[in-house]
Amino acid sequence: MAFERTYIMLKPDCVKRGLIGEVISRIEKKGFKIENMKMIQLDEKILREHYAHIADKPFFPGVLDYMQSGPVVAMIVTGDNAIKGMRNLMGPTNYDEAKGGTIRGDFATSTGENIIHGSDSPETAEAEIKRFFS
Ligand code: IDP
Ligand code: MG
Repeated sequence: MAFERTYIMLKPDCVKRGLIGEVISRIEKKGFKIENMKMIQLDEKILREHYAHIADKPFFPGVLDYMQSGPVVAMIVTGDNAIKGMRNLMGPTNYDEAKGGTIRGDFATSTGENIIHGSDSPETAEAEIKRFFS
């Protein structure tokens, strides 16, 4: 088991629906720690950096709008295998595949509006923590 730090973000739908406490509770009950946390409004510039890997997708303009539709909660989450562990707790990107018991399986309303972001590798975790916490 390796100690890791990952970037987690509670998306605007999570905040609007009053699910911040529910989701944070699941993260803490799993044994992960919140090292840092802040509520912020994202702008198009930081979103174009953060979502550069999907910039050519037809759904990208929708993601830009959705992610600026209200504040997000940005967090650094730590623990053993926190990167993969948080992805497992979140559930998969694809709405149809997100099983009950996962955060997305229980709360996402579509593949786009899916409550939570989590880094997908040690490299992206490092870059995303730097992007949102420096
Ligand atoms: P991830 O959030 O599970 O890492 P990514 O592939 O990195 O998934 O996509 C980033 C975000 O773009 C997703 O969380 C979701 O909000 C949105 N997205 C991804 N694929 C689709 C899609 O097929 N339709 C609509 N939105 C999507
Ligand atoms: Mg991703």
